[in-house]
Order: sequence, then structure tokens, then C-alpha cells
Amino acid sequence: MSSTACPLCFRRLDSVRFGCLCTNSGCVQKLDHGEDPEATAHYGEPVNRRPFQILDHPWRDDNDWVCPNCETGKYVVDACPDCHYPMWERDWRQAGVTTIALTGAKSSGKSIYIAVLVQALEAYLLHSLHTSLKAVADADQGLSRLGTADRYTNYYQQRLFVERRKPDATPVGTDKWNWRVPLVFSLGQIHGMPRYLCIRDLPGEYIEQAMSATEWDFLGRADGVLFLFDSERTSDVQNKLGRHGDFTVTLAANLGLPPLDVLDSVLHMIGPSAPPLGLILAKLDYIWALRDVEMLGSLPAAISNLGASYIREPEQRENLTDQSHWAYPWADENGTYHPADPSDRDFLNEELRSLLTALGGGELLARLSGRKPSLEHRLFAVSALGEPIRGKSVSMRGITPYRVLDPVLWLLDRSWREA
Ligand SMILES: Nc1nc2c(ncn2[C@@H]2O[C@H](COP(=O)(O)OP(=O)(O)OP(=O)(O)O)[C@@H](O)[C@H]2O)c(=O)[nH]1
Ligand SMILES: [Mg+2]
Ligand SMILES: [Zn+2]
Ligand SMILES: [Zn+2]
Repeated sequence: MSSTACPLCFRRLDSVRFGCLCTNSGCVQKLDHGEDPEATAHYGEPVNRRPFQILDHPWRDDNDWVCPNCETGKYVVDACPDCHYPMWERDWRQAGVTTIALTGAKSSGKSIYIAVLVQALEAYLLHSLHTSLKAVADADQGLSRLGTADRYTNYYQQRLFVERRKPDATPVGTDKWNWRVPLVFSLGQIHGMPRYLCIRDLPGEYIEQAMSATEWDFLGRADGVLFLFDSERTSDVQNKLGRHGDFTVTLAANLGLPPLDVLDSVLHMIGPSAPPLGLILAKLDYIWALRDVEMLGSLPAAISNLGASYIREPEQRENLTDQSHWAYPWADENGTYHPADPSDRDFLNEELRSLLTALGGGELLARLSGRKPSLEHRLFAVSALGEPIRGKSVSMRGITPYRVLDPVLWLLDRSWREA
């Protein structure tokens, strides 16, 4: 059954324990009770204590619980009973929530992926499911943090689309609230219920440290973990494109730890559970560029293979004789939900296995099966930019993202197909 979850700690919410929190900014300042230990443990940063109460039913009105500090229920919101994260949307408890954690080495392309994913998802929802994507408004007035819409604009979109320059690494220092809190999007009514997507972007720098702590437990509870394997880091790209001169290829030493070490960290942070894992070959445009600069015969067959499905976008639904065979989920004019046909995805999965092996990622697959046989994994390939960066700026021809929806729609379809 599709159900609701906490956007921060990714815990499924039950109908036994309900939290309510006063978000009045005056209350945070007036209450001098120090830190809230539960919230601090989950956020990984000190969070001030605020008036909070557990109820055995959802907070309805002031008769249930009035904030003892400001003596009103005006600012009381439904909050996670465990991490105290406030869920401000009225329909949150009745919604289907999909939670995704984005992992990978430093500079593997996670933040850029989010920048283009959100735009692609917006267009896809409108066209294929007739709904719209909205950044959820953050009504937590008590804390001076930016909400999803502002963070998306300032940290993701702006750098990519407006400034057209390489983005800074996801900040681990001063701007830490940027990634300590999730990006939350409302996706509209899909297959009978309001749907939300919560994504947590992680700085590679922290993932590489592989800490076990309450703040990372959300990884094990995610509906899916995406792991980016950076094409830029492979020896073919480093040696063949790095020396070519036309392309900006970052030296492997500046790209964080080798993917195998990072995967080990991620598996350690996931702990004993086994959320589905999407292994994404990121920055696929570098692989395409290899085919342009090298004699095809000198490249492994899996890279030079012209017929491979990882060089093609999936077929458009309009072009199919039987639309039920579309690679992505869609809704007809009556709003009936049609799940994705997995055949394109299965085919891609098999082809990418040989490509990843040719690129030196075979050990990664062996490690996944060896360390966690119970963990379901699937391969994807994306290019967020559509072509390699030359100089310091993104191509002036524009950004043409490639297959960025695939990994996320794989996970969304899994939750959506359950009504
Ligand atoms: N050619 C190419 N470069 C990309 C692509 N995606 C990201 N990059 C480049 O890779 C670099 C790192 O991208 P980020 O998205 O900041 O990487 P990150 O994984 O968020 O890094 P951390 O925040 O440090 O963990 C940037 O300079 C991007 O321009 C892509 O699809 N193609
Ligand atoms: Mg980042
Ligand atoms: Zn929570
Ligand atoms: Zn209050």
C-alpha cells in the first residue's frame, strides 16, 4: 500500500502516534530550553527545542493541544513523531509519498542532476499525467531556512541555467541547511491519491566519510537510493579525453574517492535494510565524446556499439502503435493510470551491464551482489547536460538532458502503481 512518510527521516508514518509542533517564531526565541535532542540527531545540526506534543490522533484544533508557550493553536502543525519535522500540507497524512536519496562521490553530478530532473519532471507530469509539479511551501516560520522553491532556484537552477557555469560543490559548511533538509514536491493527484516526492541531495564529501549516525538512517528507509557512477572518472575519459584539449576534464584526484570506496560507504550508511538501488552511469556525454575522438575500433565494443539503447531516448508514446507499451507511466483522458512497460528499462539494464564493465565498473556490480544479495539494483545512464563542458561554461547550444527521468520514474512508478 502506498502511504505517507516523513520527508526528513523517511519513516513511514503510522496512525497511532501523531506529533504536533508549534512553529511560532516567537516560541523558538522565547523558549530557552536548549536543543531538541531528537530533531538535532536527525538533522545532524543543533535544532532549538520548540513546544512539541505526541497525540494518539491527528491534531484537529485547540481542544486537542494548545501551545503552552504562546497559548494558541494558530501555529501548531502536524509533525513527525520521531524527528519533529513539520509536515505542513493538509493532505500529507492521506498522500502517497516517495522518498529518494541521491548519493555518489564528490562531483559525480548529483546537484546538476536535480537541477535538470525537476524541469524534466515538470514537463513530463504536465504532458503525460496531466498534473503539475509544485515546490511545497515551507510554512515552518520558526526557523529561518529556505523552503524547497527558494533552494531549488538558488542552489540548483540558478547556477546551471542562469549563470551557465560549473556549480559549487554542495556546501557542507555555512549553507548546510541546503542539504540537511529535503526538497519536497507535490506532484498532484496520480492514480487515486495526492502524491509527493521527497529528495535528499547529499554532499559527496560527507558520504565519503561513511559515518553511522541517526542523521544517515534515512538512507536505509528510502523508497530508493540512487548512486551516481561518474563517467568523467573512468580511465578511458581521463586518458583519452583529458589529453585531447577540447574538453574540460577534471583530474581524477579532484573528483573524490573511487566509486567502489564510495559505494562501500553508502552500503555502510544504508545499514541492514535493502532499499532498491539505482546505479546511474552519470555524465554519459563523456562516453559519447569518446566515440567522437577515438577510432571506434580502438574502443571496447560496449562503448562503440552504435545500436545500443543507451544512445537513444525511449520512444515517444505518440509513436507507438500500442501505447500501453510506453517506457514511462501515463494517464489517459479519463485519468486512468497506466504503469510503465518495463521492457525498455530491462533492455537498457542489460546493455549497461556490459558498458559499465567495459568502463571498469565491473567490481561495483560484483560488490553489490556480494555484500548485499538481497538488494535489488538496476542500471541507468543519464547525461544532465547533454554534452561535455568546454572551458568553464555549459554549452551555449543549451542543455539537452538525456534520460534523466528514467531512474526516478522507476521508483515513482513502483509507488504509484499501488493505489
Ligand atoms: N559533462 C557533464 N558534466 C556534468 C554533468 N553533470 C554534472 N557535471 C559536472 O560535474 C561537476 C559536479 O557536478 P555536481 O552536480 O556539483 O556534483 P555533486 O555530485 O553534487 O558534487 P558534491 O556536491 O561535491 O557531492 C560540475 O562541474 C558539473 O558541471 C553531465 O551530465 N555532463
Ligand atoms: Mg552537490
Ligand atoms: Zn521524521
Ligand atoms: Zn507556540
